[in-house]
Amino acid sequence: MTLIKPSKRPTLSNYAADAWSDDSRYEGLNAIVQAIADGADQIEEKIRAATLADIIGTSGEVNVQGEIVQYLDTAASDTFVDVLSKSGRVAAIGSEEIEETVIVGDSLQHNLIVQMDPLDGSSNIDVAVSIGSIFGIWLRGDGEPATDDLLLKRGSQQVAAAYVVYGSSTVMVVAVENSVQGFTLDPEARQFILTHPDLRIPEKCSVYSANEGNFNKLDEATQKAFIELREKYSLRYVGSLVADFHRNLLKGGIFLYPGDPKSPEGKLRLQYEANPLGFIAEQAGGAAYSDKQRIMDIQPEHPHERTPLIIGNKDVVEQTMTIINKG
Ligand code: P6P
Repeated sequence: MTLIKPSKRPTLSNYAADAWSDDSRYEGLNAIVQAIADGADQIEEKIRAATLADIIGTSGEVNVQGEIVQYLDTAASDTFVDVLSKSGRVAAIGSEEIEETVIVGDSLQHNLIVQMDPLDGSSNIDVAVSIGSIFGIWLRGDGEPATDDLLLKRGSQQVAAAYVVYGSSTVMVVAVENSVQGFTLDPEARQFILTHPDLRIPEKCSVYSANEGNFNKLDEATQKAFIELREKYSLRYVGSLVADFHRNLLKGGIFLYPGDPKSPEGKLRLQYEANPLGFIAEQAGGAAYSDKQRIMDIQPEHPHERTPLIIGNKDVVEQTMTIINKG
């Protein structure tokens, strides 16, 4: 991974204008990516401010921690719906925080669809652990009506995907076909700067990320997969999907959240967690599978459906899925 000298780093808007504006496949993508960056800038400030305000509180008591999580989950969803709608390019938005489809517009200009987890892992906020925002971006076909069905496209139909990790630094990763770029928020200039150009997952898998506390709930084949991983790799698990995924993308590793006999579909959401990260993983040379198939081949039946997820280094992901499948 090559880091670029500070003086030579383009901003996200310069990069986007340069890289995508004359590729007709990405008509409007520039505006969407900029909207996500603007929203992330606002959310980053809200996270810092709310945590402080909540802990100090006006009355001096420590509020119920749940309040801060609830406030930020809703604030993040509202903020991203606002900036995405204002971009003038989004026909429909799906959000983990909103049950129904947000229909924005159906003119020719409204040619993109965004499905998002606006603030994933928010229960980690009150313990100062990294959290994230995740976005999948699809094209709306010419004349395709702006209805709920827009949220039921397969992951393989995405044209782009992005996530933001709010951690020791705030990093936004954006992927289109054969290109994964990382931008870091300059806290002074409040601009995202290209800091991780042309990201590729390292050849060598060095860690596995899984909640070992669930081991006894798993079926035998999945337990066998866990045992194989324990023998080969160190365990690194933050409990915040974007933080775990981002570390594995940069350092090599796999993340898995399998199903179990009581919850065969697992915990994570297909449309706005597994599909966007699966798109990014594949464009960086990795892979993403459920317990049965490539994540991005799954035909969604509901915008909020869940899926088991194994994602990261392609060889280890495929080996792990095979063991789980052997039954
Ligand atoms: P568990 C956070 O709540 C989240 O949705 C993901 O960010 C994370 O990977 C997962 O759940 C953690 O779940 O069951 O290990 O706490």
